[in-house]
Amino acid sequence: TTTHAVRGGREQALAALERARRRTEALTDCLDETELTAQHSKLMSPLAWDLAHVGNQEDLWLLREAGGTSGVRPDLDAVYDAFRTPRADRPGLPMLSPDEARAYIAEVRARALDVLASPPADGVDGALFEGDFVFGMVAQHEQQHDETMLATHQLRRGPAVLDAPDPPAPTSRARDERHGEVHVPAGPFTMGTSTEPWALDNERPAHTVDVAAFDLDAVPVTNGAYQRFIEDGGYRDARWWHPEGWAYVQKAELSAPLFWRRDGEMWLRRRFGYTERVPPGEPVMHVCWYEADAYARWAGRRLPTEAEWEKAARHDPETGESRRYPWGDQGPDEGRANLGQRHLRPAPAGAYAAGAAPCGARQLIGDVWEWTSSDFTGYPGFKAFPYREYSEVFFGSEHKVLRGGSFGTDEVACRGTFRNWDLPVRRQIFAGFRTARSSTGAD
Ligand code: AVJ
Ligand code: FE
Repeated sequence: TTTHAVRGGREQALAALERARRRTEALTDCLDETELTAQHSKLMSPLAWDLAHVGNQEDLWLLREAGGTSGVRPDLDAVYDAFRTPRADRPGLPMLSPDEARAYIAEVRARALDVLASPPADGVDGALFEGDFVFGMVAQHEQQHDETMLATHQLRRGPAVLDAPDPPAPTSRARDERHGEVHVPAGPFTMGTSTEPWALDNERPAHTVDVAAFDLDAVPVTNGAYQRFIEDGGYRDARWWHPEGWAYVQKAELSAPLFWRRDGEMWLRRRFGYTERVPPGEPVMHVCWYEADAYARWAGRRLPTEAEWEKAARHDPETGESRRYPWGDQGPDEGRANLGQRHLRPAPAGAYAAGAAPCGARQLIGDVWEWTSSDFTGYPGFKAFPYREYSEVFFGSEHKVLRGGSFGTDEVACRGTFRNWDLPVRRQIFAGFRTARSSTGAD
């Protein structure tokens, strides 16, 4: 059977839209109106804002732009336009109540399913329907906000409301803290895509990039390894830090990952309402780019570039082609990657042997987003689609690229080409990293 049959397509779009909505409901039905309208952190919107915003984007893109109808509530666009009001100021907006938001997004969804079941209306942009892109885009958008809402849950104080089983443990051999590194020989590879139907504009087009030989950590940096950086005085030693990072670490008084707390000799962390010992074998998360960069320098290494990360994750040296995922072209499943909020934590380093890339690196997809050294910019031949505010307005040196998705990323919003970005100071996202070094050997 070919995997192409499941790429794009209206049936897959329907399933992705429904899965996103179930998750949105799971993240919001567990809290009362006070909690949904509260701002749990200045970095985040009230959950009730995200709830109506996903429906408003669906109103705009599926009902109006793709459906050619007048939509349900175009008058709400101003309230739910992310560019008009920064997150910190959103509590002051005239938002829908949670119940009004639920009714609004349900009505939008009912009409969106009619658009999904119909041929494109006259006068709409045909490019939106290529590979059923616009439906995939809207499902990805809702899932991205679901991950953001999950980060809001993590920031929220109070008793736990979410629960999930732990991810699978790696085999005993893979449980040691040192997993060593894998080697990726020099040579060109195809970065980005021109064929993945639901790839967003910043993943396009496919282009050849020549990458010098490098070595990459086989697994993400663990809590145990990161603790050694802390205990070696890493946060107090300017040698390891980017100058801006050094200024920031002092101003913000950083001394450990976000949500960590020291209790005597022990490190504790808060995770979705529970306090627990920091598990040494799990990938470190809730570190900002500056912390990742400093750790790498302390370790005598550096962060991988975005091209290195993608070559490690996609390049098949047998065929010379780039895969959709490290393990091949088939979509993710629970034996290959920790995605989709099936678990509320990353799996221990060394898990998911079946998800390894040809170079041997594990857990490139899922578990934790991985900071790269690269700024977020457009690939050669980039064209904004369908709106400049998705990617293009963020291009430049302000934002750093993250790759690979986390346990909180749905598979519809994660693939070998998927690019995420954030400011180098951000720590509330489910981000960790792995380190690299340029190879000095023959190739
Ligand atoms: C790609 C995750 C950086 O959440 O700011 C959501 C995705 N864009 N709504 C974000 C997004 C518009 C975006 N990130
Ligand atoms: Fe959005």
